[in-house]
Amino acid sequence: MSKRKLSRQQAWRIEKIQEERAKRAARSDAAAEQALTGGELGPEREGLVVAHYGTQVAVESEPGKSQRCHLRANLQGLVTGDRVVWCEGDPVGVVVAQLERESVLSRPDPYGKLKPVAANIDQIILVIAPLPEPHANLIDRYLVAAETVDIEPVILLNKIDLLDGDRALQQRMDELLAIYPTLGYRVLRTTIKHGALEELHAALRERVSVFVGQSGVGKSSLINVLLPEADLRVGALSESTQKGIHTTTTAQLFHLSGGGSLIDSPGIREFGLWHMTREQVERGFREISPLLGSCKFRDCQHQQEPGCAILQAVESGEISEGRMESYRRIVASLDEV
Ligand SMILES: Nc1nc2c(ncn2[C@@H]2O[C@H](COP(=O)(O)OP(=O)(O)OP(=O)(O)O)[C@@H](O)[C@H]2O)c(=O)[nH]1
Ligand SMILES: [Mg+2]
Ligand SMILES: [Zn+2]
Repeated sequence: MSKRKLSRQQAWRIEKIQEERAKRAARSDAAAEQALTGGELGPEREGLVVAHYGTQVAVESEPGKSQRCHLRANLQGLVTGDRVVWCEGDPVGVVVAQLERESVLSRPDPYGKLKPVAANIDQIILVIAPLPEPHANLIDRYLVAAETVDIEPVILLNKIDLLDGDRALQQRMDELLAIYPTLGYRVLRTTIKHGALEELHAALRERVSVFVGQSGVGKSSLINVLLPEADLRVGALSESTQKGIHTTTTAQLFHLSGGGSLIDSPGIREFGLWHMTREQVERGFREISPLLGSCKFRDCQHQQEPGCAILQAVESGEISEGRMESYRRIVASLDEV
């Protein structure tokens, strides 16, 4: 379980929510069974889950044409991007089976339980902004998660219009991002206020990408510029906290005119990696990973052990102090430690 301790009231509330969810899932399951035995359905065919609504999903048979579907109880774990076998119905269809996933991006919910976010993606676009300011280690946490599932990450700094005329903020952002291109990660800069999004368009072409990141960084706003017909809801930052207000509540997939598709996802509060092991985190740091196994001691924790290959690399400047500090912080946050 996660390090987070729940108060009794929180625990009670979660239990209630789960009971309610289970009830709704049972109802959806019953509706699915009824539709399947009622014989009012179209033939079985393949489709793509383009959105998830509680206990139902929207399934698309051809681009732009989708229908809501009931889910059987064993398919409640479906997410946007999943490929399925389904039958059209009137007015609601039924998903019959889930096809194999090529990839899945998961994240822990606020209570430490791992939840899939999107499936069959080949690119994760981590969107950050000068405001709301990125949480400490947020970028590295996402990069570790992306490396672990072997999906290419791209870092996207949005709202660069806010940097105009603010040298200090500009410098802070430049310092935050400087390391990543040297590690081979792509960094894009965008704004919805002016100019085109050509570089972003090009990065998205012919790929299945998902926008992830904190609430309020402008994920849905960017999609509205890329695809005006998407017409997604966007929400101003809270005036008191200057943070996002969690406007997007469900992951939704859109097809891009130049080929490829893009999934919008709900913003996060915090990106915990509590569920990971120290070995996974080590391998998730591109510059640490090749040195693993070169330390003098097999169980080296890279703290202050003699003959530590990683500390030597920090010393020589091959690994940046900042990334090493980030590694330490993430390891310290793991459940197993
Ligand atoms: N100045 C500026 N504001 C932006 C830009 N992009 C988005 N915003 C504003 O940022 C706020 C949040 O935008 P959203 O698109 O709702 O953010 P989101 O990342 O989808 O947030 P969640 O759905 O909560 O995860 C809105 O008030 C947008 O108008 C930008 O490039 N520059
Ligand atoms: Mg949004
Ligand atoms: Zn070591």
